[in-house]
Amino acid sequence: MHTHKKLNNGFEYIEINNSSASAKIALNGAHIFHYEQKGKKPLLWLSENSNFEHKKAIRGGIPICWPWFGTSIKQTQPQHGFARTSLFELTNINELDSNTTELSFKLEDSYETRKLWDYKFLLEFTVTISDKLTMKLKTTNNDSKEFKITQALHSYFLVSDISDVSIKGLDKRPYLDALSMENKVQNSEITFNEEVDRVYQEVDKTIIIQDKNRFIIIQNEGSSSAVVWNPWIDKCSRMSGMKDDAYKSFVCIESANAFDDFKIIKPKQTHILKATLF
Ligand code: TA6
Repeated sequence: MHTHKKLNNGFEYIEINNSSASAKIALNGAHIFHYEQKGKKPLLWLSENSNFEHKKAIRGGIPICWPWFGTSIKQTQPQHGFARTSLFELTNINELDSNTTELSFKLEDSYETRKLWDYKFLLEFTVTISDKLTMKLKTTNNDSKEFKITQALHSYFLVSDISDVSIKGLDKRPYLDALSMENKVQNSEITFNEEVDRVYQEVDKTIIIQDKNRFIIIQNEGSSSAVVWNPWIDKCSRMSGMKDDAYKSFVCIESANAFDDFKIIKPKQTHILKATLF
């Protein structure tokens, strides 16, 4: 079952409820901002201070960072690209069975997008809501020249207390420490007692978030990089749309094609980034 909802300010989202799970997905950014398997606590963190306005990024859930991750070459351009603040078109909703709902969204180039990034493209986002949350982000080059993208499904995961969290599956992987811009190698599980902002490469295994009384599985395809981020105290206090203590309640594990894992897409070619979370 699904319902099309609209706030007083015109902000639109789809609410999904089936036998396996419930979810909420905004048309703004095709942004999943709630996902909860039946009988379990929400999988995703959502800021109590988030915007719910068109052309503004929701703080939390799963922002789509595309067609670049991080800052663009031109500093004047929006951080993490323009997809997360663009209005997607809902192209299909399919109740595959009582446990499974599939939604499809698309974004195509426009005068506005070409001012920021002068290429013709089709971006298709397919979300499957069941006892797992599956996302497929498909880029098609509709231009006459090749283009380069970096991207991330910037997932904010709800945790009991960041101090009790450890991340498994990235041991021995090289990473760029975005705080010092140094290249390092992970030599154990990742734990948190300060700001962590890292882009891991050669990622080829399932990533596991071990929280105090649950674990969360992240499986990626079409990606060999992953971003791990928690702002900790100081950066959290400077972040828009976040309460000062928000850092305690989330960790970002982002399914990405970031930095060295960029993708060059030739005319009429495609690339699919897929992530399965549960
Ligand atoms: O993915 C980690 C990161 O690049 C951090 O450096 C931090 O900037 C975070 O994304 C949030 O970025 P945003 O543009 O959503 O405030």
